[in-house]
Amino acid sequence: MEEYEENFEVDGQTITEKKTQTKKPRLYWVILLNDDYTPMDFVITVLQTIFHKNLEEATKLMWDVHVSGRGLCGVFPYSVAISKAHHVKEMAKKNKHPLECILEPVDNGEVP
Ligand code: TYC
Repeated sequence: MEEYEENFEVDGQTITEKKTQTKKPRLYWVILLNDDYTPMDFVITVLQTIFHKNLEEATKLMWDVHVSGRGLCGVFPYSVAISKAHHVKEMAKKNKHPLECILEPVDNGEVP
């Protein structure tokens, strides 16, 4: 909870009200990185399984990452973002692929 004060003018008098507000959770981009070894089909499966993309979206995003080096999988509060990134790395490790996924804090609305 965050505390702040709000001032009002009533009949020429300043009234100060103390307010409390739940802080908005900070959001994080989950970004998938390209590498030369992870099979394309595996990346598509990861995107479908962990980020709930349909086949078309997953295929397009996989190609975007393959061509540009990185791609945005989604925007989530920290606990969700970190758990998705862990899940990606866990799936990759199990299958012996070097696939990497990183988090970046959203701070100005600009898409990475
Ligand atoms: N570049 C990989 C290949 O040619 C495919 C790939 C795409 C790997 C996206 C990682 O995040 C990735 N097999």
